[in-house]
Order: sequence, then C-alpha cells, then structure tokens
Amino acid sequence: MMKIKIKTLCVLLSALLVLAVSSVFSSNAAMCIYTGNVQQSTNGGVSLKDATMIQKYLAGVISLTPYQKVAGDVNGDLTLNLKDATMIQKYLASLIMEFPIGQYIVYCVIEQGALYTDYCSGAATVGTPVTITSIPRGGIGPYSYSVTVNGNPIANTSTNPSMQNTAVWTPSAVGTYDIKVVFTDRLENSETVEIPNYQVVNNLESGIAQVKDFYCNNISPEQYDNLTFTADGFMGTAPYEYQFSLNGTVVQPFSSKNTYDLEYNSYPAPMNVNQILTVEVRDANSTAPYQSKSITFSYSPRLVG
Ligand SMILES: [Ca+2]
Repeated sequence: MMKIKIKTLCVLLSALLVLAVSSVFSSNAAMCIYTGNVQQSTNGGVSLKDATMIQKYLAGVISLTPYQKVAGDVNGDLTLNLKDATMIQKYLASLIMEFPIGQYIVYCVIEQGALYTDYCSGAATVGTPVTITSIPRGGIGPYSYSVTVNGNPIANTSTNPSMQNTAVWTPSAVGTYDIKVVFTDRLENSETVEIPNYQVVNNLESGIAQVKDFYCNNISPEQYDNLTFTADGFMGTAPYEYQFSLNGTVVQPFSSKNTYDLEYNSYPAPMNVNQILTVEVRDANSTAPYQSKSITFSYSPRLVG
C-alpha cells in the first residue's frame, strides 16, 4: 500500500515561502521533505517500506542519511525510533490521517544569520564574561553550535558543540581574538560565522559613555531582508541616547531608542557595495564626547529558488 500526497501542494508552499519577505528565512532554494518518505521515492509517497527501513536502521542493518532520518521522524520528537515506524504503519492503515509533524517540511539552505557579543570589540575588559550569541537562518533546527576563540573551544561550555546558541567566554588577557561559531542543522549542513580581530582591553575610561554592544540581526542580508541594528551604552551616566547614521548621513537623530530599523526598500544603492551604519552614544551628561561604533555591511540580490 502506498499513500501519495499531492506534491503540488508542497511546491506551492515552497513558492509562498519565497514570496514571504522575511529575514528569518532565506528565499534561496526553498525545499521540501515529505515526512514518512524515508526511502525517498520521487512521488513523495509513503509505503510499508518506509517503516521497514526505520526498523532496519534501528537494528543496525542499514544506515540512513540525515535527510532520511528527518523524513522518518514523523512524530516530530527529534529522534528516530520504533514509534515512528509504528506511526507510519498506522498511517498506512488509515488509523491516523496525518503525522503529528505534518506531511511535509519546507525549508531553505542553512545560511549565516547573526553573530554578536554583549560587549563589542574594544568594550570588553579582562575578566569580563562575554556572551556570544549566534542565530542561524534556514536549514532545519534544532541546531548545534561549536564555539571557539582562537581555535580553542570555550572552557566553560559544558559540551561543544552545544545545543545552546549562546556561550560565555571570559578573556583572561588583553589581546586580539578570533571568535568563531559553526552551527549545524539536523541535515548536518553547517555554516560558519566569525568575529575576527576582537579586541580585549585592560580597562575603559569610566567617566564617559561607551558603546557596550552594537550588532545587526543579519550579517549576510539579501535584497528584501529588513535589518535591525541594536546598540547599548554603558559607563558614564545613564540614561543614554543613540544616534544612527548611514554612510555619514544621520538617519535617526539622538533619542532613547537604541535600535534602528532599515527597511529593505530603504537600502541605499547599489547592491554588493559596503554600507556603513554608525551609532553614536551619549550619556546624561551630553557634554561628554560621543562614543561611536560602525558596522559595515552589504546586501546581495535575492536569489529566488
Ligand atoms: Ca520520532
């Protein structure tokens, strides 16, 4: 017995995903996995052979690709076990009409998302715990994260790779560091993001406001991604005010708002050319010199898959 799903539905969903302008998903090559279709039959159908393949895999008789394992996890508990084989049998016997995970998974290729620290380069001092956050785009989660500094796994991370997208690193010496995160999705596809030349200093001048962090939600934007830049001030005297400039022109004057939203239709032309977004931070004593940080970014054409 084989149940064949309507493939056009999945194709349609893929197309809708492409049309949905979102910075969470990339439009690059939207793809589809038919759940239950462990044997990868081209019509996307599910048959008894799929349940049998899971059983053989569990018995160590055959191996399955990561793709096949995701397809076989029909109950969506992130593991492939006998429950999935049984559920496929129930589905074929029409005891259930659909799988808990749904009949298909639409996804895009894994891509660089965001990578940032709660102390930007030059704002971290020796002995300060620095939280490194990375956010992948695309792929199929959950993701695992391997975080290294100068090639060494972070000591206080209990497991590396870890399933947490944050890691805490406490620099013990002044210097320049390379922070690197490799994230891997359930299909075992990986992407690497990196902060090179991260500066750790001995101390900061406490009397004036400093930029504690400044980051963008997307480090490899495409044509129709909306971007959000976030900054935080510290030192000096709170509260802080923030002013944002794009390529030297003020686009958001000083205010308490610490984020700047760059809508995709406000991108400065042309594509693939470096743009510079600068934040200035001033504290309650605005006579103090403003501290500034910049992010250089560019955006590429959206490739419609
Ligand atoms: Ca499962």
